[in-house]
Amino acid sequence: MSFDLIITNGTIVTSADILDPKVEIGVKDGKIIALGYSLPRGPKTQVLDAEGAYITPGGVDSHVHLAQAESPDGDNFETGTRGAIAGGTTTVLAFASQRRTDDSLFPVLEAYHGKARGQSYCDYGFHFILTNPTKHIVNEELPVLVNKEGISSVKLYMTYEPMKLDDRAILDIMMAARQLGITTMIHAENSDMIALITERLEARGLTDPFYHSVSRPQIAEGEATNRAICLAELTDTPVLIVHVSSEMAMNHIREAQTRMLPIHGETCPHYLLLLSERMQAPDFEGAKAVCSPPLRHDLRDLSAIWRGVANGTFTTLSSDHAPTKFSSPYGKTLGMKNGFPVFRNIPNGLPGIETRLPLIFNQTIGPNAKISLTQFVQTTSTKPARLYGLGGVKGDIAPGYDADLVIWYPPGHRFAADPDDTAGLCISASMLHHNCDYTPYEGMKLMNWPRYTIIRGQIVWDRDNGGVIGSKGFGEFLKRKKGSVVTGQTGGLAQGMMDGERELWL
Ligand code: DUC
Ligand code: ZN
Ligand code: ZN
Repeated sequence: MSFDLIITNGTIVTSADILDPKVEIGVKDGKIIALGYSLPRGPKTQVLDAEGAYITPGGVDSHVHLAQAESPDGDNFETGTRGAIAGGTTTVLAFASQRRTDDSLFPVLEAYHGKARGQSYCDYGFHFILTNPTKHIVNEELPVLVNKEGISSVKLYMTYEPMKLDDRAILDIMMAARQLGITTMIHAENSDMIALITERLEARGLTDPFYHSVSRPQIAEGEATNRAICLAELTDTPVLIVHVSSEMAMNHIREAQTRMLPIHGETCPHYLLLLSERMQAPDFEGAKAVCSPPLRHDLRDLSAIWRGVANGTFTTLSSDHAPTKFSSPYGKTLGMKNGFPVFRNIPNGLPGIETRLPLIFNQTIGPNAKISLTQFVQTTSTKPARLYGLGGVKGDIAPGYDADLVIWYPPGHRFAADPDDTAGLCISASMLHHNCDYTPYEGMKLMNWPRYTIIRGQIVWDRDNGGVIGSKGFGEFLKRKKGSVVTGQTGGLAQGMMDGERELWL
């Protein structure tokens, strides 16, 4: 037996360890089959020299919006996943999105397969967004999706008129999710609080993009997060609160976790790095920073979320890549009416699929590092894979896993032509590969970027020799297993209930 590929001379970072730099990775048929010293080379073995750089698992971005009917000028599977691999992400979980008028999920699923099939540069799976959870869908169709179609997670909205569900509908889905052993993702913001504030701001003529952040205060996220946790505790169901932006919501999650409830949290780079002042940019440019929940006001808000990543409150760090172009009639400019900005009409969401991994990797470097390299691997690869049913296959570096890897530049690498310029690499929209005409991280300096991205043993991104060298359609659909509960456990007593009480009705 000889290896197809050996990666040598790199420092391997797994979810648990930073390995001796002499350890090599041996790959055969797309799988990692050995980690060891001086692995045997055969005549056909390709040897890739990492030149002293870190090697991390390919990124697993478990929250991206691609080709969704609701955002006509956002990325499709081709452009979005092209950006993904250029930024070190090798697996994405996108959404198949039910509209209120859809009374079966199967045609919706087929439509999303049609959008993705043959188009993706990286491996992909789907979560289902449920907006019309009829009895038939919840009781008859969901089990088929989970057991036959490999879709083991759903996303629910507590806000947005066309998508939001009331507590009863959420409870019904949680009961089914519990039975099926799947993960429920929840967008938690209090819809009525947002509606009230929005109407009152509009009545006073306060409609600039910045007021988007005023219309969705932390308390709206905090209340809905607490409510979602209570519903999950009642039904003894694992949930993940998506895109958490505020300390208040984070504290509710933390408190539930200390009681060993299976409550997971997700946050995103923009809630770690960007502030609401961005929405004050002139000439409507503030619309580029409009997302929900909104960017928060204060540096202390960013520190709080970093604290939650470092102390393990957040299970996953996703991009929530939800791009709409700035200069497009179907993009952010929908928020301009007769030359006046109207924040409620601005499409929500930021592009970030390509920048997620480098932005966070750079926060593991130097004396001001926010998290360790192993925490980086856990939150950006390993835990999202395990939570969503890809454990043992994606998200770590060990025998048996797919050979999905990122090789970074060696420490001290100079990106600038000028040898005296140690400033690193400067993010700009023009260097990115997605299909959005801006990046909210324009001008930000990074000391490292993926040099190579490898999927199932194939180099698909070689920054210095061709850039994107993978091919469209190489990415495979991932039929996922049921996910693992990564935090806490099911089966505990709900607060205030006596032994056996819940079993009377559960
Ligand atoms: N929710 C998301 O999950 N992504 C983008 C915007 C939103 O509200
Ligand atoms: Zn959301
Ligand atoms: Zn999202």
